[in-house]
Amino acid sequence: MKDIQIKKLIEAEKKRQKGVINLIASENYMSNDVFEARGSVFDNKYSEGYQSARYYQGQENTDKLEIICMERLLKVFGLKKDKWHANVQPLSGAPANLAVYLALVPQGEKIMGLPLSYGGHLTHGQKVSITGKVWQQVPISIDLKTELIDYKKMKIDAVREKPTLIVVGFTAYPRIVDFKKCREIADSCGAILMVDMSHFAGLVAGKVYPSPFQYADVVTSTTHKTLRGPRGAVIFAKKDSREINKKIDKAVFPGLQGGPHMAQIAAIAVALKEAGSVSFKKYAKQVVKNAKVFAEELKKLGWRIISGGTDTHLILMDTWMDGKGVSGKEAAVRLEKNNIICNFNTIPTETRSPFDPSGIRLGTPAETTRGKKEKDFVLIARKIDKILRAKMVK
Ligand code: DSN
Repeated sequence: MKDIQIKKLIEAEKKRQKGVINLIASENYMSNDVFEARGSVFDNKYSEGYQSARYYQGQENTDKLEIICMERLLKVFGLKKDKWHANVQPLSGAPANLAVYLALVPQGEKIMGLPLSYGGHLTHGQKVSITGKVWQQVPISIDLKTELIDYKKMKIDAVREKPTLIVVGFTAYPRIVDFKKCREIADSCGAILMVDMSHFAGLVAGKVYPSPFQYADVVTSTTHKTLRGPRGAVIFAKKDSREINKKIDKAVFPGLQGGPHMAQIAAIAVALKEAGSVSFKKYAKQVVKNAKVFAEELKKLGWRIISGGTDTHLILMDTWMDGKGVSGKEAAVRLEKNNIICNFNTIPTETRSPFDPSGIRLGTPAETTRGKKEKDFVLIARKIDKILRAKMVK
């Protein structure tokens, strides 16, 4: 590379990534093959439209590529082409979710979703996001004792508020979501059920987290978290008389986006082939095993783990512990000084500001890709404990 300034930054970032223990639950490391596809000549091509209906010539390779990617996507999640449609063009998770709402929820109507403070995502109708300005969020409740979704209250609220769409999924909820119950709740108020599986898509592909497809009408996912692909997103839509799939395609293009990023689609296709392999299943299993051991060790060391543990790749840890510990931000900064990278996070019973909340979120996907096993996470837990206790009020 001739651009020395940027080359230096790339080298510095490579060094930084190598030198840290990465516990950011939403990050991962793609394979060299995915990387190669991401940086390929497909990035030079404009392909506005869908297969065989583009607005530019020269699509013989991009058409084939998009079809392969769609087919692999359905295959990885065990879906039939006549029942499910795949759209692989969303540029990332937020536009994917926005496209679904744009397609299916008239402006001003209600979307039921998990609030950010309970582990939901900005795009699940949070006020600071466009999704909370164009639509109104009906919050999904958490039982503050168990810190689990309160399905009884969720049903009462859904029946009263009648949301057009219910979105379930999370960025910081460490447990299995009961998709069957969510379906029943959606049926009780006539809502569309959407599952945002961005965080756990790789776990579903690896069969260590329940698949939402039996119950959902629409599923969205990013491709760069547990799924271990490039940055990007996909949408699955059930094919039936409601023609949800056609509405979603129109919302993605031309509703929201212009030309798809074809190199991103090439890289997603490569990642999907990998996600169908036996070794990926082993990886997904190890991600969850590591997270469970990690959470247990932190508990043994005296830390409060939200909901008492994890079923997934992520742990939400209360570092503040009613003032006996350190704030989430301080914890994250202290850990970074010791080459452990995570993010500070609100917890369900939050009493502090989101800029300096009570907890941190810890994830195992990235370090599991690097080959770490249970014993390594026991040591990481002990290291975290030591770093944080050094700062605690006695
Ligand atoms: N930023 C992602 C995460 O960390 O969970 C969500 O968009």
